[in-house]
Parts: sequence; structure tokens; C-alpha cells
Amino acid sequence: MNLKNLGIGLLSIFFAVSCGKSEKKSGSNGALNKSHAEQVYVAPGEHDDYYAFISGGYSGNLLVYGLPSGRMFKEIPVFSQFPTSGYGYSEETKAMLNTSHGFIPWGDLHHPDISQTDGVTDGRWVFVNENNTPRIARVDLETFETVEVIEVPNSAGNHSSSFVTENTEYVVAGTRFSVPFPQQDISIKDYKGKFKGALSFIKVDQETGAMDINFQLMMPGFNYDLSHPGRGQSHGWFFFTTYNTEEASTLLEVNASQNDKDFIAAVNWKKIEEYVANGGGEMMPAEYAHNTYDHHTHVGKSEMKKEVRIVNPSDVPGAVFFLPTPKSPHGCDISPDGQYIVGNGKLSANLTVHSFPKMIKAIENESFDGEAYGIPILNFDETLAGVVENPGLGPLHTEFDDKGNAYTTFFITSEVVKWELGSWEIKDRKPTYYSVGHLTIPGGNSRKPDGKYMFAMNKITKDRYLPVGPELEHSAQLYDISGDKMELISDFPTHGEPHYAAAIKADKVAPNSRKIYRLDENEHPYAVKNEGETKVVRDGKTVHVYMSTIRSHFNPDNIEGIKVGDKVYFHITNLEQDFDVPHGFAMIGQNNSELLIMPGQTKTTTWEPDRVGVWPFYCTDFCSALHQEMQGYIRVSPA
Ligand code: CUK
Ligand code: CUA
Repeated sequence: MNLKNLGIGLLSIFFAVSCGKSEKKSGSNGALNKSHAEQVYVAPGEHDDYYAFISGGYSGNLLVYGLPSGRMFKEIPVFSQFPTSGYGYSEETKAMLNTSHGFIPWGDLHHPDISQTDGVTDGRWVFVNENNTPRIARVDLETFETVEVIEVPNSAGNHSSSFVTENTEYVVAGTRFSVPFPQQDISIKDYKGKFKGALSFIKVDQETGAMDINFQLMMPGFNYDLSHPGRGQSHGWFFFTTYNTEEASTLLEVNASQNDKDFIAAVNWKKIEEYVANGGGEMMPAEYAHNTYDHHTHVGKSEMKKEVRIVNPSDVPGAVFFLPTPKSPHGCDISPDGQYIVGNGKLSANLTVHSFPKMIKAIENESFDGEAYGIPILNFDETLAGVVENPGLGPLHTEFDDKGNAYTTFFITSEVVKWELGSWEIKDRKPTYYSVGHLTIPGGNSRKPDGKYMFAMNKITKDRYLPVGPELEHSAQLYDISGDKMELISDFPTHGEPHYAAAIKADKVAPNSRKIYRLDENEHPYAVKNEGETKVVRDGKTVHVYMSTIRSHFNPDNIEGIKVGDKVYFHITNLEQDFDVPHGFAMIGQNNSELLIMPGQTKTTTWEPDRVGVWPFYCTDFCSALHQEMQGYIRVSPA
């Protein structure tokens, strides 16, 4: 039986049952009672206890929510153009979307992960992956802006990403699709042996957060699906689930699930780091973009890199091992103490848990059952810690609380199952509405989980909210997990497709949230510091307008001398130095985007007038009682 048939068959049974149930409504179907409402009620003007950074999937954005309220505070554009703020449209931010394939203004964002210190989330940065055109981005939690994007070469379907090691030494990216290495024109049927999977270890500068690919481990041509870092006792290791260990070029029919077991790849990155520091590996040609955004100049820059260090795992003995794991595992989750490695086989009846100490012992004893491309395969029984029997169908992801419990999502049976580490006993199960993918517990992917809330991010919404036509936002459900049993307390829509989310106590982030860009620190090359510096400068057919905004006018606000065929750059500085007083800029016929300029910031947009006339522009943000007076005209004369 393959996943597709299994999935659709069971899903249709499931929907027949659940949708029938939902007609009754209330009670059993998760309707809330008053005390649940009080638990998620955050009074007007009060703040939530947690930030949740929820992936926007194919929207390319990262969403900022509050918990327990489920209110959305911000949509941060990362791998997308976003007219609200002009991201990806302004001259300053276009560079952030550069890749070796050119300007790519969308992305498929799956896994936010918060930076860590000593295995605990520290609230400095959020790293996110782009699946389609492989990239990793860093969002700064001082400004909640995307400040860096690095493309990942030799990769395709950058899915097993972007999880960080416990001191944010590395953000790690693994390829879902293997591809010919090096890329070349070969028959697809020649997949086996010729296709390789890159696992990329991207070094993070401890002070600035700047990313730089230290090495790429060139692994056998499997699909590398998800990953997580070791922590505590297993710090220094990284674990990746694989499927299609058959190395089939087509995953139709049974090709990719012939093998009874696929692998979890265990990578001792410390060992490889040492190998590389001693000159190991080989620099190979690779084109990839590295884009950075500077808070002082407010300008993004794009640099094209030319080579990357490749490491062949069989050249570093003792660095990489395979742990056999049943049936196309998806999630790969590590317990808070670093002892257990949970592999969720999508097609497996049970949950398989490996033990890190047993793995180390098996390596020492050389308990190998053969090898794959020079990588030892550890004996299954020697690394097995335990099995959770018949927990549900279609296990995907696991997170942990602070009391020794694990919570696993089951897509097909549409539920979250709570089980105990060590005894492998099932403690509780609760339905989700419907077909849950990931789940999140604040700190649930760290040494210190916060076992108060868990929320499930579901793939299917159906009847949960007022109908809005055929296309629905996805649903999320919040559970109170502080007691023995999980209790569903709230339900809220998300945006785009939420895969994973990372959540953190609000007081680790809120105090450092920047309020303003200081005008005296603005180093934008076209900034003005006061209205006296505004001007219009012509250079051939290019015109630079150095413009300012302050309540409630533009300066200059009447511009003449522009000709058809000119290219006009509006460099607009918001001179305000009060918190939360942005101004906007838009002009008739503008075909890119408006700009929203925060106090102290400079942003640039372009306009190419194609006809004679006198054309208005205005402020798009209601900034004062005289906002409607905030306007101007541009006179365009014949060329
Ligand atoms: S994935 Cu979406 S449910 Cu991309 Cu982490 Cu598993
Ligand atoms: Cu400035 Cu409205």
C-alpha cells in the first residue's frame, strides 16, 4: 500500500465520520466553554504571554501571533514582495530577493526556528527556510525585519531546514530532492549513484548573526526530509530523516517505499568542523547569492558567491552514521535532554525512538549492518530505545513538554497524541480539526520547553469558520497542556500555509523591540536630515528627488522640469522622530508599489512618466488630522 492510497482512503473515512459529528456541534467537537474563553482572553490593551512565529508557507511570509489570544500582530515579508511596506519593491529591498536564478519574488517558507544560547531560545533572531529556490533567511527580532538571505547551492527543495544548533553555531539546511552533483545533463534514469543530497552547515556569527556556508556534506541520493540538532548530551550532532533510500527517480507506485526501513542520518558536525578547520574538504564552483540588509544605511546588498566547500562523508571516518528507521520517516525530533531521537515513519504503525547513548555504544562496538556509500548502517536493535505501539496513523511531528512527555501529530487520524518518554505509554489523545501537520510548544524544540500551551497547525479547515468560498485559510487549535489531559481552548485561522511555528515567552523579545530609527544614525546615501537638504538633481535622463516627509507635508511638494522618458527616483526620508508615525508615498500610475516609511528611515521608489500632464502623489498612511492635505504634484513635459 502506498501513502497516497492509504492517505486518501483513510481521509475519506475520517471525513465521513468527523463531518457527520460536526453537525451536532458543541461539546465533543471542541466548542469552548466559558473558562476556556477566559484562558485565552487578553483584555483590551493587555499583552499576550508568548510570541508565535508562524510560517506563511507559500505566501513566503513569516507571521507574528500572540498566544494565548491567537491574534495576528504582523506579517513579515521574507521571500515575497509585500506592497504594505514596499518590501521587494523599494530599491533598497529588491536585492534581498536576488538569487543565482535572478530576482525570485516568492518562496515557500516552512520552518521558523529561534536562535538559542545554551540550548534555550534567546529571542535574537528567527531563521526560516525557503523550500523552492533553496534559501535561508534571518529575521532580526529587534526590528522584525528580514536582514539576511543566503541561497543554498547544490540543493533542491530546501526542506530539512532551518534548525539551529544549541548555541546557534550553525543553522542547518538539508535538501529534500537529490540532484546530479555536479549538475549536468544526464538521463533521469541514471539517478542511482549520480544524484546526491547536500546537507549544508551555515556558520552563524555570534555577534552579528551573519551567515556563511562553512561546508556542504555531499550525501547519498536520498530525500532528506527534516532535521533537528542534538542538545545537552548529544550536542555536536545533527539528525536528519531520509526517505527514498531506494534512490528511485520516480516515487510513483511503490518505488520509494519498498524498503522496510529508511534512515535517520546522524552527523557529528563537530568532527567535520574540525576536519574542515584542518583544511579538509574541497572548494568547488557554486553560484549562490548572499543578500544583506543594513539598519544604518537602510539599504540591501546582494553578492554572488562563486564556490563552496564540499565534504565527502566517507572521507571523515566516524562522522556520519545511518540509523534504520521504519517506513519513510518525516519528523526527526530530539527530546529536551538530548537522549531520544524520535523518527516518525509516515507509513509505520508504530513510533520509533532511538537512544543517543545506545547509538554511541553501537558506534563504539561497531554494531554495523553493512554500509551505504561508505557510511556505516547501525544495527536497528542496538540503537532502539523504545516503540510507541499503535499510536495513530500518519505520524508527522513531535514536540516535548517540561514533564517528560512527547506530543506527536497524526495527519491521517487527525489527532495529537501525548505519550511518555521512557515508558512509551500513551497518556492522552485529542482530535484536531482537521489533519494536523506540525505542532508547536513554546520552547518545545529546545532544552527548556514551556509546558503550558500547545497548538496544532492543520492542513484542512472545512467547516471551522464562516464560509468564504472554495479557498480557505488554514486552521490552528490551541490546547492547554498544563494538566494530565490536553484541553482544546481556542481555534484561530492562520495565513498562507502554516507548516511549523516557533514560540517564545514575550519577555524575551518585547523589551528589545526597537521603537524608532534614529535620524542622526541614518546613513542612507540619499537621506536628508532636514527639509533644507531636500532637492531635485538631474543626471541625464535620470532624476533624483531627495524628498522629506513630516506631518503633514512632503518637501518638495510641487516638482516641475520632469520629462516623458525620464526615470525618476524618489528618495523619501521620514523626518519624524516619534514612535509609530509612518508616512506613505504613492503616485498615480505607479506600477511597482507604494512605500511605507518609518520614522528616521529612507526608502526609494522609481517612476517613469509615459505621458505629459500634471500628476498627483499623496501619503498613504493616515498620519494626522491633516493627512488628507499631505499631497503634491509633478509636472511632466514633452521629452
Ligand atoms: S513540513 Cu509541512 S507538515 Cu514542510 Cu515541516 Cu511536515
Ligand atoms: Cu503622512 Cu498621511
